[in-house]
Amino acid sequence: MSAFPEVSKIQYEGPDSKNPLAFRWYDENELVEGKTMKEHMRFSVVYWHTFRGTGADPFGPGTAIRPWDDGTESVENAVNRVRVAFEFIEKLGAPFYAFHDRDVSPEGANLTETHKHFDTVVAALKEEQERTGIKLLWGTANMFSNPRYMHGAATSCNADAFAYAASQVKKCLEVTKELGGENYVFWGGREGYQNLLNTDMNRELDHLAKFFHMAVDYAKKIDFTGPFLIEPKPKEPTKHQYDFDAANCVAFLRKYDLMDHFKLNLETNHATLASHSMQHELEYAGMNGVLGSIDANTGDLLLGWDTDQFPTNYYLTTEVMLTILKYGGLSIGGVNFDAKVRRESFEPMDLFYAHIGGMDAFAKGLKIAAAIRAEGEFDQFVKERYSSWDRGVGADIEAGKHTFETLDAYMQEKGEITQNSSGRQEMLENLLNRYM
Ligand code: XLS
Ligand code: NI
Ligand code: NI
Repeated sequence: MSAFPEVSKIQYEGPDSKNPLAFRWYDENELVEGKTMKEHMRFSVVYWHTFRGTGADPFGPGTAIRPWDDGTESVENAVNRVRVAFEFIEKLGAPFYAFHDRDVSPEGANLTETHKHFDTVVAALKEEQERTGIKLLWGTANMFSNPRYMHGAATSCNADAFAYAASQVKKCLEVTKELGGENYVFWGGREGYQNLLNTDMNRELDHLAKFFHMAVDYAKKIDFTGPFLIEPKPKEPTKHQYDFDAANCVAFLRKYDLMDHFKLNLETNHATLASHSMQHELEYAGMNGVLGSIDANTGDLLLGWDTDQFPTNYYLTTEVMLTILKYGGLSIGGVNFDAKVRRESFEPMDLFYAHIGGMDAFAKGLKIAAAIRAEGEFDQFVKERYSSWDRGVGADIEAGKHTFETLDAYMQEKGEITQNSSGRQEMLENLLNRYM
């Protein structure tokens, strides 16, 4: 039985189409810089918002109408939901999906039963993956919803919580491997603190690193080769999340000797919560060799929390794609829509409109970014702006040929610096608008 009988496979109809159930920019076979759009973007649908989201907020219950869901935590309902999810993703034409263990399968009466439920649902997921060719971008374990994790998981003051989390991640790694998942994600959940009066931060961070090393060891053991991805977020649910932003994660990974095994999964709304732009986060990760994947969404400038809205802004997607292309693409990462429809958008059809809009916005951003790169005007400007470092004293400093003493002598003789030139920000912003 079909859950979306009124929708057939979403087609590319081109920029002039007025059909809200068609792509205007995303043509999966179109070549951009030598790769198809499908290969560039590796679009992924998330299980949690799209198939488990109800629209509940702190002021009221869910509003979403999901006729296929009987609202229970039964395994049967979970398996039925798998069929619906794959019908949706197949009709949308996204090649990937992502899940938390507890999105796809419910907890049992005890841990052993929970793992057993997971196996049952995984069999259905595998069947649907084989039927449709849709692949798993990444798996992750939900170690933040259940009250046992109220103080955190790997950073809990309760060592048993650490052990429970270890069992959960062990299982989720096995499942991710079994389903051919290409990456494995750690978003910090409740790994952080509310108040230093009751927190031993140093000890908690040592524990987090220990947990990650155990994950690395176990991945080796079962031959899971995909990268681990840390997903930074500065706050929410805790006041201070340990994986604050890209720079903070890089420092952590270096300190604990984890750089060889981890990359980052960057999310737009988390970047802005950390008072960064998404482009800043991507650039920082790219230049440190840890750009792994992205959670594509957007926040609201007027709201201070993780609203996880679908991205529709071409400036945003252009900046994101410019930086991703600059660092050679997403490799085995993807553009994962960690985004949810608004509480007021409660009908199943809204799920299609939301994803189509996000995919189109990214396809358009990719095209604009490629056009900008083909012209090379920004690159040329930046190159010239730094040209004093390509010759004379600049080149010599970079080559390590100078000391404070030699530079003192150089400047005393020269007397004053070569005249500065304008940064031309406004001209460059106008130039960017030319491509939009
Ligand atoms: C929450 C995070 C979460 C991760 C997966 O803010 O974005 O959804 O992507 O655990
Ligand atoms: Ni988020
Ligand atoms: Ni996310």
